[in-house]
Amino acid sequence: MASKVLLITIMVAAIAAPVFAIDHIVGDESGWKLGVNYTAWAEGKQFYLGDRLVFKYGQGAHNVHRVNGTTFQQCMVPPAPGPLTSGNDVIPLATPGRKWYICGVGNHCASGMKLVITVASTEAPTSAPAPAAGTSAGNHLSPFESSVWMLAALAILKMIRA
Ligand SMILES: *[C@@H]1O[C@H](CO)[C@@H](O)[C@H](O)[C@H]1NC(C)=O
Ligand SMILES: *[C@@H]1O[C@H](CO)[C@@H](O)[C@H](O)[C@H]1NC(C)=O
Ligand SMILES: [Cu+2]
Repeated sequence: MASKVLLITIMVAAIAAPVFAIDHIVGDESGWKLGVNYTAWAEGKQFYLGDRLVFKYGQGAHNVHRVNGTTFQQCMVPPAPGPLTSGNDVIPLATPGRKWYICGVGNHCASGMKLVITVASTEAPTSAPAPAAGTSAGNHLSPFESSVWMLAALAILKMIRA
């Protein structure tokens, strides 16, 4: 009995674990464009392994280059690889440490279209902290994911009572 409950708990945890990864929409409602302070946007946010950055912009108006600290400072567009250009660029945060992104169009980078973040060396904690008031942090649970959790909890309760 006890081992059955344990097994189910482990299974549920394994299935549900990825839901804590967050998609960070860069710039929130503003997206990736001129006139947004991305230093301010990143301030106070936690970026965990397994989270994703999503750059949203009008295709052709901007792009996203992944650069290093030096080229970030200088707003230098690297010769290779080419930029992301889809207008809905999703970048998984797969390794810890500092990550730098710039827009390579015109002088947009020098005008502020540059973002530096630090990715934590762990995945998001399972009890994610509530988003700070007044900020639009990424959604941790979609309605679907929440209902998966509810069903899992009910299943465990049933097992325990059986
Ligand atoms: C952007 O925000 C940061 C942090 O809030 C601030 O230090 C910086 O001066 C701002 N930059 C501009 C150009 O307003
Ligand atoms: C940063 O990127 C540039 C352009 O790709 C490259 O020439 C330079 O060696 C890199 N610097 C470091 C510290 O990796
Ligand atoms: Cu741009």
